[in-house]
Amino acid sequence: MSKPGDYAAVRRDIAALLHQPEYDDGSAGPVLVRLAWHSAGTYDAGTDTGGSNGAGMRYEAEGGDPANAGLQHARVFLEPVKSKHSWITYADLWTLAGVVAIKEMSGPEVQWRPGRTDFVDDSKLPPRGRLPDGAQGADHIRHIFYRMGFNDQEIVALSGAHNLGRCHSDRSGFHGAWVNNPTRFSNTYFRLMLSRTWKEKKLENGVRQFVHYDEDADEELMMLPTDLALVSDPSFRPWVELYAKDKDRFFADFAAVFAKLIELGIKRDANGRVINSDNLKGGYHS
Ligand code: CCH
Repeated sequence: MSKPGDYAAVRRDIAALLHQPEYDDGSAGPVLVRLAWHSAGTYDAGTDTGGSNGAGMRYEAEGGDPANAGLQHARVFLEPVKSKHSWITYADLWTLAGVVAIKEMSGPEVQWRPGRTDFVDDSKLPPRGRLPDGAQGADHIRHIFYRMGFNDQEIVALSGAHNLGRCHSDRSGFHGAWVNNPTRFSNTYFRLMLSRTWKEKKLENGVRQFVHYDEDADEELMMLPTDLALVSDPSFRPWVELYAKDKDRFFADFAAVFAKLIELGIKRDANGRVINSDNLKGGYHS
């Protein structure tokens, strides 16, 4: 148990659990980044519903969304940290874990502020279907991310998270990693997207993705249809080209947009303190 509010202690314990030799590429980092993103990426600016407040993925309605398949691994990795620092909310822990994982995997420092609540406000619950579908194209990506309040530049910067981790046949149905060193944050994803020839491949389960055999890694790398839509779309593409050339610019833009992502739907007063809905009727605590 640490002193309530000792986020430095929580950060240290998250960093210490990233090394997982038996799991995937040896790191819990990528799946923690995905947990943070999916916890926040349900936000709808129009109705001010969804977002990381409430940590709704603990419950079947959101946790059981097929788009969230596999994220139970991330939540299980974090459980010892939650037990040790029981004062932290799940909503804060999941977003902070993504931020710590990005930094520990050589990525940028993302601004993170505490104050999210685990209170589930029934009137803010997101319906399923708010997260993107990798089988689709540019129109779909815009529909999903404009709803959260992001522009084309921010969409491309955020997508750079696919430098990390991999697709799992038993989770999304897609298979493989985007880059050959998927536990180190970089702009390789953008460089490969532009410089390699991507061939469509139909997997045994019927899912279509794009692949390139990488000789250095001696493995087949992949891109989702949504990834390659960033190259073919005339308004996304200049950002892909910029980020492929300028790693520092990518890191700065990614840090800014990830910080914005994990603040979606969080209301703060002039001092940065969260104004939450704990006092509203109709919700429930865990
Ligand atoms: Fe993603 N992502 N993502 N993604 N994603 C997947 C895995 C990761 C889409 C689809 C998929 C973002 C945007 C999109 C990560 C971070 C981000 C997978 C494989 C699919 C499919 C899941 C599996 O099988 O385990 C689509 C579509 C979009 C947008 O159109 C954004 C934004 C972020 C973060 C900023 C990370 C990290 C992973 C790797 C997870 C792992 O377990 O290794």
